[in-house]
Amino acid sequence: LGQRAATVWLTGLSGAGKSTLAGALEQRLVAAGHAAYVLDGDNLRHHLNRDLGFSPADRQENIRRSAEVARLMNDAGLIVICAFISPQRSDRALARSIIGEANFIETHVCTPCAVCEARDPKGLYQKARAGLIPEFTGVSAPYEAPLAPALALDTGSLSLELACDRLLHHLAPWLG
Ligand code: GGZ
Repeated sequence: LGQRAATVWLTGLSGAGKSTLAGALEQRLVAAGHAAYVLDGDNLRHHLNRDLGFSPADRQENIRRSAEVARLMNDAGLIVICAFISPQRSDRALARSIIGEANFIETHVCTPCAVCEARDPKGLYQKARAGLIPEFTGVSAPYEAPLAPALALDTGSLSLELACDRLLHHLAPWLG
């Protein structure tokens, strides 16, 4: 295929559009003949990471394990698309060091909090505002925006197709 391994690391708030974007990018890569796979925080938390909650230490462990899995998949030649809130800069730096600087494409899905909260696809913001979910990112837990992401995509103002185009354009050097 002539592809080099890469991990597209999508970071952003709940409801920012990370999973949707990850799925769409995976589809387009696979349709073009590339081997790609999505690792999604919400999914991994049901299995590999089901012992973890949302304290800063548990989020760090969630990111560490998931980055190790991404690295293994990169070693196997896959393009990996990671969708994790990953709100802590230090945790994203850890992921970068595990995966390797040259393969790590940090992408801020920078949809504003107000837009994410208005979407509230799972009703989590409403629950968090009511005090039913402690340490909810953007409401009662911090989100540290990347200072120098490779890409920043606001799904409140970009269509899914356009956001995907931007990612594919950025990935071009890896795709051969
Ligand atoms: C943030 C939470 C929380 C709290 C449950 N804070 O948008 P979702 O619902 O479907 O996906 C989110 C998911 C976050 O998992 P991550 O592994 O991406 O988080 S992190 O990178 O911070 O470790 C959200 C849901 O879990 N969820 N409680 N308190 N998101």
